[in-house]
Amino acid sequence: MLSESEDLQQEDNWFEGIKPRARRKYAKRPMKGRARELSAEEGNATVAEIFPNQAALRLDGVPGRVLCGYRMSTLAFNGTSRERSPVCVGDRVRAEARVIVGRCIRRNALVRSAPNARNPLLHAVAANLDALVVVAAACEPDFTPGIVDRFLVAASAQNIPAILCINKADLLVAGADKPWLRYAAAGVALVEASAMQEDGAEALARLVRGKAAAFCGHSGVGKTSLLRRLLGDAALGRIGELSAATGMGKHTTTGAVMLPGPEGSSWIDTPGIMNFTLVGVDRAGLLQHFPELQEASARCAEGCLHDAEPDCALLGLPRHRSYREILAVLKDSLPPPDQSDDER
Ligand SMILES: Nc1nc2c(ncn2[C@@H]2O[C@H](COP(=O)(O)OP(=O)(O)OP(=O)(O)O)[C@@H](O)[C@H]2O)c(=O)[nH]1
Ligand SMILES: [Mg+2]
Ligand SMILES: [Zn+2]
Repeated sequence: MLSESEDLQQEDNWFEGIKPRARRKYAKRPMKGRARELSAEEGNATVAEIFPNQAALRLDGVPGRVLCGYRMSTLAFNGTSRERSPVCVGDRVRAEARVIVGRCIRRNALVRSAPNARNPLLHAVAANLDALVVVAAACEPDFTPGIVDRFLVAASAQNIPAILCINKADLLVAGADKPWLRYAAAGVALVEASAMQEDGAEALARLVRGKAAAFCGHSGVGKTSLLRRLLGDAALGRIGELSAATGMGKHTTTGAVMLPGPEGSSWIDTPGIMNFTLVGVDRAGLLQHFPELQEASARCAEGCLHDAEPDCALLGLPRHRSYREILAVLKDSLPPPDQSDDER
């Protein structure tokens, strides 16, 4: 797995092709928007991959990809934009003469705040999704609920149906504890899979066939391997390059890429990240993204923040810890949580 500094370095790859002066401009100043967002009907292509000042597009009805240019200034929306890139993978756009001239309104987007900046830019990872596949490993690396819950909240906040895929099931020993089973109780679609077994990803394939689905999760959990299992080696030509960050021969994905699959599927491989920082969720609205906790909260006293109050009905429930961890980092209108207890 990548260290945090490697993660940041990897995250900044996108900026690397841009001249340092322009880079500073993008990072500091919100852009004045000259563009309007297009309606869905005006789009004629889908973004498959982003490069500095260029994007690989799949034009409607045309096989393969074409590289088209775009300009940050002409694609800034809503007066100002704090987006790191004006288009992201999955965006519907209008291309004319090899230039992206407009972006269509997004149905939804998986957005995080880009690291390494005091006044962080928004980083849309993928847009217009029918499903978010949150991939975690049964082991190697160990199952960690924190990042899974943050992705599930992000999906819920954007009304994107989530699928929790536990990969590396082949490494599970009989009778091992399966902490992910509780997610089924929370109403999340749950599949166990193995990228190393012939039929190891069949159940997952059934859930994502025909859909635009992004695969996200920590580095090394097997997102790319699962896609290779689902699509075959040929589809993943560019994946499997040596990691630039470590040079250790790790096959780390460095940018999101959309891959065409069966029955009109568009499956998006995304780079593994250490820190998925939520955007667009506030503390008061957090509980609704944990349906089973919200249900239990009916037994709480009025005004309970569900943050370790001694009579809180959520104490001891499986995802309460994740809830509190997210609550602690969300800035907003409610007073800061009392962190004097020793559980944290
Ligand atoms: N045993 C086993 N190993 C797996 C499985 N899936 C992936 N691996 C191994 O786990 C390692 C990481 O797999 P990747 O597919 O590169 O993981 P990733 O999630 O794409 O990682 P990033 O691109 O860094 O985000 C590789 O060495 C794979 O061979 C699996 O189902 N079982
Ligand atoms: Mg990968
Ligand atoms: Zn409570």
